[in-house]
Amino acid sequence: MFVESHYLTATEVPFVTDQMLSVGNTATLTMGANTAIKFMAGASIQIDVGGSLTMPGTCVFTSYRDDTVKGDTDGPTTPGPATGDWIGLWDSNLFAGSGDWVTGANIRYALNVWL
Ligand SMILES: [Ca+2]
Repeated sequence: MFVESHYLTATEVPFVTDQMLSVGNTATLTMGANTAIKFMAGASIQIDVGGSLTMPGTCVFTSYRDDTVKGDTDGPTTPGPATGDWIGLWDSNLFAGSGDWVTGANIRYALNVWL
């Protein structure tokens, strides 16, 4: 998923996933204005060394239980969102010493964020 460069548009959101998304080492994931990715339990997103993610401040990565973003994606009678609902974001560039390639991140309810 997103192994090639991709521009996430408003028609694709809310983009709900239960997968480990990966932004490949030559790829750029660009979040369009007001877009969101909602993560289910066990889901995460990893940016490989050389890959990059750009998201303006109006974009959100959040729990699929977060009804405040792009509507109700988990049903009306389920619990509200909580920290740890999804695994989180891992930017491999940071650990490769090549700097932080994630900008403008608005990340909610993740277990961990490695930026
Ligand atoms: Ca709900």
